[in-house]
Amino acid sequence: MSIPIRGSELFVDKFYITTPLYYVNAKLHVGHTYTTVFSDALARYYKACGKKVFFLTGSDEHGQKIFDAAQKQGKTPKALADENVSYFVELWKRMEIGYDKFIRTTDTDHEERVKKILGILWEKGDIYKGRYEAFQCVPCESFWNEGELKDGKCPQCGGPVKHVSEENYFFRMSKYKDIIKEKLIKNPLLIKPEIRYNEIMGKIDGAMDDKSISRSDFDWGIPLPFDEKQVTYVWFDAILNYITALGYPDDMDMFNRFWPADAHVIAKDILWFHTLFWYSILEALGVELPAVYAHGYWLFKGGKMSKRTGSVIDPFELSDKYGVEPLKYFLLSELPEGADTDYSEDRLVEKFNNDLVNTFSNSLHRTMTMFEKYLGGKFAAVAPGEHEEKLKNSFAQASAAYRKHFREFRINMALKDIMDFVRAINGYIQDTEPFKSADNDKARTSTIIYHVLESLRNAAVMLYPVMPGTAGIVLKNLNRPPEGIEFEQELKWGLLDTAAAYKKNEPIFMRLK
Ligand code: ME8
Repeated sequence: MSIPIRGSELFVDKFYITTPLYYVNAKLHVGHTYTTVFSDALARYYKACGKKVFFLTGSDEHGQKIFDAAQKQGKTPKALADENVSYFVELWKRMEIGYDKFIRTTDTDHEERVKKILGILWEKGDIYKGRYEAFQCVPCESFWNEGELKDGKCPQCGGPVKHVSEENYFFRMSKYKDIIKEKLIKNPLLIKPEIRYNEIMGKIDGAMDDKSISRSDFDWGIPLPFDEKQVTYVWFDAILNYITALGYPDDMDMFNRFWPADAHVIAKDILWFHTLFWYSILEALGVELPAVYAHGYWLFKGGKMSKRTGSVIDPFELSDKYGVEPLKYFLLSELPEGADTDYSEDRLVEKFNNDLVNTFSNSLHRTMTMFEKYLGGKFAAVAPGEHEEKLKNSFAQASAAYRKHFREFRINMALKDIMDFVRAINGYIQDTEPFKSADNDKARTSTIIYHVLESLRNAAVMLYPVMPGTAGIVLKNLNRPPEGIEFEQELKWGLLDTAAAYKKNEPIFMRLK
């Protein structure tokens, strides 16, 4: 079969973003929630930029780890998967995640497409049979040779490994080492942030041996089309989801419309699989390489927050307690690029009070209160002067920085840009003292309040990708469309209607103890 290749310059109007397919062996925690919420914010941002977005998430259901977990619970692997997939869907509904497709690796069309892809690689001679000797880490679903182990333990998680030796099928990964190295040197932005790019460049030479891609000691997987006694290695099956979900190799229209992915969002734990392993499979298929963004870890009790150690925070509980959007705001503002962060509930409360209550919500509420009190909710006149020009410049700077940071996937910085702008608005109120002119110069008070509200309206527009509900409440209150925001229409100066009548709402957020 010949595989058409996309002509990239035709497709600059699209944005294809994916989360990892989470394993269905257990419930998800704040770490998984972070990745999905981060991806959702990017999807919403690019939608607001006018791009056609396709946002994919899903579940990883085959392999030893799921098989073992199901056995322990006295269930079939499929029953365990069904149960946890319902829970995943419920969690994403709670987090108001607007994905376009949820793929399960047990979906029939995915399984059929994986078989077709295996067939293509087999025909091409990129898969061959051999004896496999390795050390397996079941929780990581990874295999290592002896030299890669650290003190006899899994180099990824430090857990115990078991020796496996069997006849199975290998993928000729080594064949693609040079071309991938060359492509990565030419396109350093394929792997973001830079620290992760450097990590992979440092590993290429030692991490691209041929890899076993089948298992013969259990049967919870996709049978190989050329040897039904073996099943596909879970990572080979799961990683293909990013193209099978777009129809590859059956529906090439959809595939060509969205491939390559603009961001496979993951954490650094699965970086090798999403770069060197995935890239060599794609190279073998003659398919363009996608971009990967790997964030750091949420730490808890001194280590990585992890299902295995049970040191986890439940996102349902947290959102019950603080609300979904404050939780999203906290998660996205807290994890800096390229680093890990300790989870702290005190920090969540502190951020909530400082940013969402004191800075944002109070500023709006105080202004609306003055607006009603001094002007009866109607603008008298709007005559900008020097102070207003300065505020307008702050907006221009803040929105440019915000867009730049979002484009760089530095959402924490983009949120800081918004809060810095709101602090500048509060500084403007302090400097201009609208209450002082209320009695003798209504036009001046009106001008100031207009500019504060116009600034807060723009701040709400910028908050929209992360907190769409909150932004919507503010925008509705200010007589602008509360959803389906497009920056082209809404992120600009001077849109607030001077002729409309406005009413004060309840404060959006109240201080937490
Ligand atoms: O690896 N901090 O699934 P998984 C930040 N099925 N992010 C975290 C985290 C933490 N402490 N813990 C988990 C798999 N994550 C495979 C993926 S894709 C084809 C197959 C997030 O359920 C982060 O995104 O172990 C990480 O990469 C992912 O969950 C691992 O999820």
